Amino acid sequence: MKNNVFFDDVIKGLSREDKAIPCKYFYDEQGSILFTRICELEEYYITRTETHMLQQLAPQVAEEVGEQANLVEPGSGAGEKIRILLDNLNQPASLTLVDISGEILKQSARRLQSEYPRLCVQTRVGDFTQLDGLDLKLPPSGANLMYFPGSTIGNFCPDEACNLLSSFAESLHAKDYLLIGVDLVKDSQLLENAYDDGQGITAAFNKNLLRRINNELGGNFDLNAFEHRATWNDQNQCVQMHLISTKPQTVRINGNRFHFEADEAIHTEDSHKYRVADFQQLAGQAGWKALHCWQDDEGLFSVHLMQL
Ligand code: AVJ
Repeated sequence: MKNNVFFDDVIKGLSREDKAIPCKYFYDEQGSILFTRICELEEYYITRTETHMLQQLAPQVAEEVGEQANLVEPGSGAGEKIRILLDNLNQPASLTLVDISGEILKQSARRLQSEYPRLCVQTRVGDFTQLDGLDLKLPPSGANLMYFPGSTIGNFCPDEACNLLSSFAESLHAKDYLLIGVDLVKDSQLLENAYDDGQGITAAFNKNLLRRINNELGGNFDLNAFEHRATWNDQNQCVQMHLISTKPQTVRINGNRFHFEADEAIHTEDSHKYRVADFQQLAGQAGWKALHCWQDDEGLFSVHLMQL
């Protein structure tokens, strides 16, 4: 399959000794629907905790950032998460949405523009790990706020996370801001439950990768012959998701054959968790100064306001 990055990444990932597929491929249409359902789960505390926190802390962000801010959201998706800021900051002047999916981007920009007519809504199609190539055309210094909620930063290992935060800094100016949601280290059982819910939604989300490979890349994965697993890795401070082959089997993807032993795993996602001070140190290495850090009453989640 020519010019198909998904295909190349899957073949490369499954050819490794430790089989792995990058987690960014979870989010096709079906995967995005399943992720929305994950966000509503009792076990998955992240979304509701962060949403509640953002509603409470928005006035403090507004005070710090001032009027007429320019908002930038890398990986904006359906464009729902930004509403908390649009509704709570004083008259933001502009909003730049960045997403890999041009179609979703167009739809969400159109919807937000019609609901917030005084806001100048802009879009850039592209990968937010390559913001430098996107020419954001932001106004100078001090009025730009980069918004990166949901602990998406957790999908990057600490080194990559630091690089990503540096690249955010590169595309902004001195005195600009970052508002970022970061999930906290906590009881491992609570964490594992959040990534292996009772209704099996997260399992379906994980297996959706195999369904996608079957549909888009001509794979023949038997979805019933793989099991979802989520485990806390204490050494790396992350929840790891795997798909486990329940038996010895060979899977074909467009002429390529991949053998699985019984219990052999495909690593599909890492979700890193931080302590506040550790995250501040990491962001500091990328040039960000900590202004405020908020936590919910139960100490589940953190939101950081940082400045260049
Ligand atoms: C979108 C990366 C924040 O790691 O919590 C949810 C993705 N994976 N359940 C997370 C996810 C399984 C989620 N992030």
